[in-house]
Amino acid sequence: MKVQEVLDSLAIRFPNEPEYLQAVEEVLSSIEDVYNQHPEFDRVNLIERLCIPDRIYSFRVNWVDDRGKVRTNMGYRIQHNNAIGPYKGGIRFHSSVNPSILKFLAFEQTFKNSLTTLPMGGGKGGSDFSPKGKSNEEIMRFCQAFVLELWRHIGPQRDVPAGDIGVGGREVNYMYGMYKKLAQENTGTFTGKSLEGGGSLIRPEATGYGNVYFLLKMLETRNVDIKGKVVAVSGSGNVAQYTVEKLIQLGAKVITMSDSNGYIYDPDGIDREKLDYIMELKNVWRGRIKEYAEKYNVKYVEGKRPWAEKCDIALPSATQNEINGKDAQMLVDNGCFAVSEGANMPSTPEAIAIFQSNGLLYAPGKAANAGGVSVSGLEMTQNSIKLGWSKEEVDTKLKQIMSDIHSQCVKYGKEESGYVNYVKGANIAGFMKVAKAMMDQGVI
Ligand code: NDP
Ligand code: 2IT
Repeated sequence: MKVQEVLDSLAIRFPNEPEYLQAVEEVLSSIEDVYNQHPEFDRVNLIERLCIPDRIYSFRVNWVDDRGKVRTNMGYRIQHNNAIGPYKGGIRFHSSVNPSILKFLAFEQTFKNSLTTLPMGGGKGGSDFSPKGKSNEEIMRFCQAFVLELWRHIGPQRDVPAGDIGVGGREVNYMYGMYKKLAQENTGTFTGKSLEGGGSLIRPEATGYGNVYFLLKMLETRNVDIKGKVVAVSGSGNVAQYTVEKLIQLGAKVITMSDSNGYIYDPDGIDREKLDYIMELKNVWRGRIKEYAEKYNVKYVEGKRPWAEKCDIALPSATQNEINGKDAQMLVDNGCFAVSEGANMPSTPEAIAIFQSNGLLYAPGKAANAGGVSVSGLEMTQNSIKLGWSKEEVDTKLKQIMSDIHSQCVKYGKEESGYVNYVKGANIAGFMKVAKAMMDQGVI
């Protein structure tokens, strides 16, 4: 396999899919050497079979808004690879959703899920529907209309969706409610459900907590204590909120959070009480982060991301490509020594190169944010055995999984100099398991 040839061919076939091509390039560059040590992989064209999704469903979604007007959106589900388990991955509702974004996410999810040590394949879905400004009833009708089309393609052994940007517990519950009515079964199928409706304890916290657990493992390799460290977090949704919660518990000082309009800078640090305010602001009132600055009288920077602020650690937790080369250089110049990705692909290739060439501890999303889908896997197990585990039990399992992922990254990513290239480690470890399963299962 020659990476450039594969990329050129994909770029000709999918010219309008920059995010997808970006994600593929990162993985292929890491695995090239290992892949080429296995001529049997190339004989069965494993690489193209792994880069191109098994199938893509796209459909129209009609729904009725509060004024009685019929609205139309696109819906998608990408079933990327199911060599090691049922397709598994979130649903994103955001105006920017398109096939390129969902294909990059489904591709990444395949390797992430492989790293979790649990039996889950990779998938992703979503819609260009924007939940912003919609009433609760509009959200419910949209979720129901979306599932009316999607339900026939999913199931507990087939494809298990969950949340992502714009899809939290409320949306998952509405989708699952409609799904079980149509499928006439009650076997789980969605993860991230409410506790009462079959969800798992710690699932809401899992991505953020998991990212911090992964960060702790990285810090341990350099004997650095998290206590008192200054942390810049982006986003203020599910992942960001529970990242900050765990950081506060551990005595770190979080100075920023953001949304798509701008960021707040709180030099005293966001404490428990202020985080409670953010959770209510974002999850109940569905307001803007700017209101935090007004309430606590701190700086608000409109239209910018928080990377110009001086910090020890940066945890991007909003969206893809939110740290570019310039941002990365600012972080490095200001003394930042660790970056761990809560979001999927938040750093551009230029940013990653800057982090790595400056020797930062840098963890890619597919390793660092795998805690969310891991606890989704644990939710599937609990649904199967029809039992619910305690908070402590799930949290202990989550910690163990993040530690195992860290070990896999070190095993495959440690360079001669001693520097751990977590990108390489995560990509090779994730790839090898899927590749072996695909080889065993023949050309299908
Ligand atoms: P939420 O919808 O709960 O929150 C998203 C946050 O990011 C909001 O603050 C939102 O601001 C901000 N944001 C979204 N899009 C943009 C944008 N284009 N530019 C700037 N800010 C933006 O989503 P999650 O917290 O669940 O997801 C955040 C990231 O984490 C995503 O990359 C997701 O793929 C990833 N992830 C999520 C997991 C999960 O379990 N939920 C698991 C693993 C990864 P605003 O409110 O203004 O839109
Ligand atoms: O990107 C992700 O890993 C998620 N959005 C969570 C997927 C899941 O199935 O829990």
